[in-house]
Amino acid sequence: MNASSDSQRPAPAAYQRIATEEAFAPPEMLDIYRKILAKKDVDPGFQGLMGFYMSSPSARAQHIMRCLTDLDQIRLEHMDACGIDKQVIALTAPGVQIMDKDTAVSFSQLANDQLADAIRRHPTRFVGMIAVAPQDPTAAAKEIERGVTRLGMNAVIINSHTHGEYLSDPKFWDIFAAAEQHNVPIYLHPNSLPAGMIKPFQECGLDGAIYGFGVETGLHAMRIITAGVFDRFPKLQMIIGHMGEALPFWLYRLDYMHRATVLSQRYESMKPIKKKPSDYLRENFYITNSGVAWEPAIKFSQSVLGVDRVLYAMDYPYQYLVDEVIALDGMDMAASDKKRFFQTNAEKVFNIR
Ligand code: 1DF
Ligand code: MN
Repeated sequence: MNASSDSQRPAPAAYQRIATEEAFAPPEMLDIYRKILAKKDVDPGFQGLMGFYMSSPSARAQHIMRCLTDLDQIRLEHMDACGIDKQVIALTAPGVQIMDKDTAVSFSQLANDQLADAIRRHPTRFVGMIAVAPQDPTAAAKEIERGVTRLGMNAVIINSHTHGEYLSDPKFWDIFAAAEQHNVPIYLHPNSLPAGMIKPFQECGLDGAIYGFGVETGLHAMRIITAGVFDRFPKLQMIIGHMGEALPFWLYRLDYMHRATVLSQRYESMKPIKKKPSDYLRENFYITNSGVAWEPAIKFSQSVLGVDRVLYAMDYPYQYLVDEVIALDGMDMAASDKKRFFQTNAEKVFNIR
């Protein structure tokens, strides 16, 4: 998982490399997590994820914890070793979404202030996403406004479900209104699986980033689309990682079965929407290749979503490998499209100047 010392550095490129799903964790957040983990009846997904990383003596966990809490020298050295010009940084999952409402609201502000300070120290290297507490949609909308207008942040991070609830529920839609109004995308990042879903995944070790994350975050994106969020907020842009959580591969079936289900009035909860699911995925979503340094998947996604909709992410520090950057530099792809992938699509969606 480390950029190993016997690997080469990536060669200078005709584009900047902007990595767009990169994580940090303030030590104060880990203190809050420790208290949550010490309670009875801890959420099994949170226990399995942060309970693991915060206590495991494994090299992977130790490396990740050390990198997560740094926003200066370690991170910049690692970026330089991999040729990463800029990181778009977000509070690591589950962020504040595992906390109680009041703690989540106040801690999101503290985390955003810390990230904004780091961006002021390294303004050419870091771009920030605003952490919000969906537990209090009104406060979240206010924090989006503060993050954009006062902290100079460029996106909103939401780590999928919040205590098993999904943003398809209109009670959360003030968050979408604020993001649309302030012209910032929402990065819908994975969370550990909710208690109602985790058992058959966790009992065989498939609940995490290997598979469960993608299933649950893809489900969340589909719930948002089919609930009609983009008919209500047509300018809203969302970003999903891990090759669009596999949704590009599903487009045909999603469209066919969505139409068949709506026309047969099978579910009260699945009402008609203005466009096909694939239209919203092409017009209201960007995807990143976080965790998937794989040319065939990237090219397939470019071909079905458009070359302007697919962008680069590393997923530092969870997946930190210089060899992946070198492999992506070497993709057999038009130079103009490679620059879109690594640089200009990110500049556009995150409004990076
Ligand atoms: C893991 C992967 C953890 C990703 C993450 O945040 C994360 C992991 C806690 O491997 O446990 O963001 N990821 O996005 O793939
Ligand atoms: Mn991630």
